[in-house]
Amino acid sequence: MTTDTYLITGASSGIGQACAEMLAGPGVQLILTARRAERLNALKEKLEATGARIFTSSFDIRSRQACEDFVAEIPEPFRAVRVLVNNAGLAAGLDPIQRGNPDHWDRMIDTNLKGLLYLSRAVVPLLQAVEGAQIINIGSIAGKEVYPNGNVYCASKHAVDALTRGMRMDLQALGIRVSSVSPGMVETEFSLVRFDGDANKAALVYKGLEPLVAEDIAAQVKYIAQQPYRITIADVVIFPAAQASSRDVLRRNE
Ligand code: NDP
Ligand code: 8X3
Repeated sequence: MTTDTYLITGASSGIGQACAEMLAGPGVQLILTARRAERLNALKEKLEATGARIFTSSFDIRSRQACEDFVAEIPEPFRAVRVLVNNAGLAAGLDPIQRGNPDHWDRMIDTNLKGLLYLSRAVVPLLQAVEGAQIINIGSIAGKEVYPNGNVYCASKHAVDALTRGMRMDLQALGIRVSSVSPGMVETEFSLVRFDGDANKAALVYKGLEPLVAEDIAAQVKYIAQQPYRITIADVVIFPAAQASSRDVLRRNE
């Protein structure tokens, strides 16, 4: 049986975890990363039951050294990474720029932008050695449009959008295809993180509408990853039916 190896960042919850669950099965190897080791360990145990082989590593993607050490320490049987899913990311706060918290800005820029860069740079030599290699960046509709108070989060996701296009150009000659998935509202821990654990505020984001679920995004990632090698899906923009743009959201009165 041939083996296909995926490296998914931010696999301890939401979209990253759903990607791992949807891809797991016989002949599949998954390298799963995030900071919360206990969550990754529980997921490893669950997914090994599908026949998949799992390697987990918990580290903070904001640390360049940690990214480099992690890649250096990927065990030999897992090093033939074919697909890197750059998913780890977050929004912190939802404030007008004049009242924005610079610590929030640092977290978003360091995670969404610099973390993605550090990890991609370190993984490219592994991808380069594998036929049909791919990078799939999880962008956002916030990388296409800006909404009030979304300022720095939107800027970080616009940067991901630019990097997706730039990486596609630069890595083409190395045989690495680069894609993105750009979702609208997906109910995960995203809003809980954005509002520092305030569950009431997080629930209001999705009130009166049916948001996407993490599995909807994982299905797009799987679709992109399993295309014939002659195909590059450049970008998939995906909304819940109740959303037409960042600012056009249809809510039922409740
Ligand atoms: P979750 O909060 O559920 O998941 C975020 C993941 O990122 C977690 O596994 C978290 O793991 C990981 N992560 C965050 N910070 C770090 C860090 N410093 N180092 C390592 N891992 C980190 O949110 P989602 O699943 O929704 O988010 C996944 C991606 O999807 C993000 O890039 C987000 O911007 C994007 N997105 C989300 C949308 C939504 O509406 N939910 C819409 C569009 C895009 P841990 O905390 O254990 O480190
Ligand atoms: C997350 C989706 O609602 O902030 O990227 O545009 S949103």
